Parts: sequence; structure tokens; C-alpha cells
Amino acid sequence: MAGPRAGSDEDVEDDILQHKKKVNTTLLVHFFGPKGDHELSYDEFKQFMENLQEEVLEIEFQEFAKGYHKISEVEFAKILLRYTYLRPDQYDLYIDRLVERMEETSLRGVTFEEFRDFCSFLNQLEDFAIAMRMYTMADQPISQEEFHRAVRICTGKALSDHVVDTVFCIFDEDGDGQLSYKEFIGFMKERRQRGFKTTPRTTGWQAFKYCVKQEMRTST
Ligand SMILES: [Ca+2]
Repeated sequence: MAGPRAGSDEDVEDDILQHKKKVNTTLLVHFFGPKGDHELSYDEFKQFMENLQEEVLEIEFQEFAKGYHKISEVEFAKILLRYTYLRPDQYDLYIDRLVERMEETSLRGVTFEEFRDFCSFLNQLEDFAIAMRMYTMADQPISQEEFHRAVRICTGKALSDHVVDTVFCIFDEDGDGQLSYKEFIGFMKERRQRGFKTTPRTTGWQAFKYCVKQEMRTST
């Protein structure tokens, strides 16, 4: 009896697997050298990830800045609200409120450095929630000054006065000059968790396709 035909699905699959084994991606060469004998240290990998994250943020920033050094406060808000699941009318409320409030303060735009520092702070929102709770001893709303202090405690970095002022203009729903847990942390945490909450329990290719679909949906 004859063996599997040449060019059968099985053969093709084997060829692909063999081919995959031989290919060194640019990333692998970058990490482990052309011979694959370079050891990748934690610091090198951390540096790589930080550079990558900064580049991704720069792409997002440049989408609005279009070659300029700054984006407007409204564009900053649009980036922050991009991954939320606000209804269109709620979204408009946030933007309108910001425009109205910004008329009373200075419109000086948001630089890339300010945007980057704010995004890196958002990555540490859990720590911020703890710092805020320790600082107020309860989930009390906080002032701009307290917000600054809590950010410094959890990130070791300071945010600019203008960025914090803009954040308050965007998120202070009841206009009392303070940010409550619900107005800011609750809202931003929801934004980051929604994707996970609704992700079906699939892995591999299905999960990847789902992620791409979600990204396409939220970026339009
Ligand atoms: Ca408030």
C-alpha cells in the first residue's frame, strides 16, 4: 500500500513546522544574537518593553499631534475615553463639559512627556487606589493637591499641574472640585477590565481573533 501522497495536508503542515524551526526572527536575533548564544538579562528585556511601550504611546499621540509637539486638551480626553464603553451621548457630555470648563482656564495643550507620564500612572491605578484609601482613610473624594500627592506616592513621579487640572475638568462629574472614587478610579478601572470581563473562554487563535476584533471595534 502506498504511503501518504506527496503534497498532502500532513506533508504541508510538516514543511511549515520544519520551516518555522529554522527561521530566526529579527526579535530573536535582537534578544539572543545571530548565533542564539547571547543571554538576555531582565534589565535588557525590561528596557526593551519600556521602549516598545513608549513607541506605541508615541504612535497614539502622533495620530492627533500630526507632527506637532502637543495635542489639545480635548484630544487628550479623547485618547483617555477611547477604551471606555460610554454611550455616544455620555461621551459627548464628557467632551462638552471639558470644553466649557477649559474656557475658564488656560489652553496650553498636552506635551508627549505629560501624556506618557499620565499613561504610566494609569498602569499603576491599583497602587493609586490603595494610596488614596490610605491617605483619606476612607473612599473620600480628593482635591487636586491630594491627587498630586497620591500619584507621587505610588509612581515616585510628579504629574504636571496642567495635566491634573485637565483630568479634574474631564472627570469631576458633580463639579465639586474633587474627584471621588467612582468619578475617576472606578471609571478608569472599568475601562481597563471590560475587555477581560467579556472575553470568551477561548485560547490560541480564537482568543487572538477576538482581541483583534475588540481592538478594531474600539479604535473606530
Ligand atoms: Ca467630584
